Amino acid sequence: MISFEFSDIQLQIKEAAAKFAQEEMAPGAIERDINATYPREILSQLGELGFLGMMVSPEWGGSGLDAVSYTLAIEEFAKVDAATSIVISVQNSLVCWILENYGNDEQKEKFLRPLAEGKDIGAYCLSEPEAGSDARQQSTTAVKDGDYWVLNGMKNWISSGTNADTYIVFAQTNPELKHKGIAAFVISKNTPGFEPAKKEDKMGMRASDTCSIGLTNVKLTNENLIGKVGEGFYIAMRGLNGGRIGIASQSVGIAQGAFEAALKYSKERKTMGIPICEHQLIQAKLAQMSMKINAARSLVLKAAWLRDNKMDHIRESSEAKLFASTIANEVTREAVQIHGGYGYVREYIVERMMRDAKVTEIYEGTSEIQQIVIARELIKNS
Ligand code: COS
Repeated sequence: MISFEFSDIQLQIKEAAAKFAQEEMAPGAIERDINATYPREILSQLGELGFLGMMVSPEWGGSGLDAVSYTLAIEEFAKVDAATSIVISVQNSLVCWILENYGNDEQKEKFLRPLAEGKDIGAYCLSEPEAGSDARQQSTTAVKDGDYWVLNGMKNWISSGTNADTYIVFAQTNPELKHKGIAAFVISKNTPGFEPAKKEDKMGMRASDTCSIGLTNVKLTNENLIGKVGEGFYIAMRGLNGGRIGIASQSVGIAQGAFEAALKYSKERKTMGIPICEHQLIQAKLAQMSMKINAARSLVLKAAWLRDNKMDHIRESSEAKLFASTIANEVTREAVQIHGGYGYVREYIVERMMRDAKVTEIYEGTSEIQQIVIARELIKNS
């Protein structure tokens, strides 16, 4: 039975995240968006507080928290600064999770510990120019040459791509085996032949860097291989089952931030002699926004609870991501509408939030892919 009564620890994490977000992240968020400035200082503070290895066991330098606490924290961060929250989400639910669950002890000591302690930043490299939704079509190759693996190819849309220290890269070792030939590797920055390219100039999430990465004769050994050859696609997908919960929490946070701004504004702004919150059409918008956010949050918590309890959550994770990202776009659009002309200028945060919301329907699996995942799970389990 699912209980949404939070533990003291979960509530403390939410409170600590909210305080940090309000005091440290909110102040420069508009400028970081305008100038596309990476939040380096904020991330190092978050690392010291344990937010960059939230679910990693203390044995490896993490905070040992559950996925519910993680969603509560991501929501608070995204409420004020979605761009920083994506760096936190990728770090925790993709990179740290994969290394902790599939890495060997040497890899955990060398790569996971500095990530979990917040000293390093991680990136997840699955997408390619021709392999986005169709993630099986990896054309990055990993060819065995004596004791070495030699990787060649191109990765695309890599969050934290220019700023990360540690990269998880998926590559095809034997095209005949299709997805069963894919392997996962961990690569340090500055490895010869591993070259992050220029940052993308994005519509939203501008303070987080996204780039393509070229791999030219990148020489690795088995020390870089995560898990077994042929396990890579499954590692990538299982990582995304948790990653999608992170994006869903981020979407709820963006929506909640925009809603709170719109509610506040609607009480201050007057038209026809009364605050606009007294107009019924504005009231209808506020009611719809609040209801959708609460429904989305319930889906997120359910998916996180299932994950914490080691129960199947592929469908629930995709449902949470699909619904939360959809409503994040609806709610931020309405928040701009409630602000009228002021919502369309950069001085007011809802303008940024509307732009930030868009990518939640795209990354870590588009809304179209989430519907495929949900339908397949329903059919498989019926
Ligand atoms: N969790 C665990 N295992 C999964 C899985 C998941 N979410 N999704 C697929 N798998 C497994 C399948 O069970 C299947 O296992 P078998 O080899 O034992 O049959 C295997 O992986 C291949 O899956 P499937 O047959 O479903 O592959 P498809 O190519 O038909 O579809 C989709 C896979 C489309 C669901 C997958 O490619 C996907 O999620 N695409 C989006 C990728 C994405 O999110 N990219 C963003 C990257 S971060 S910006």
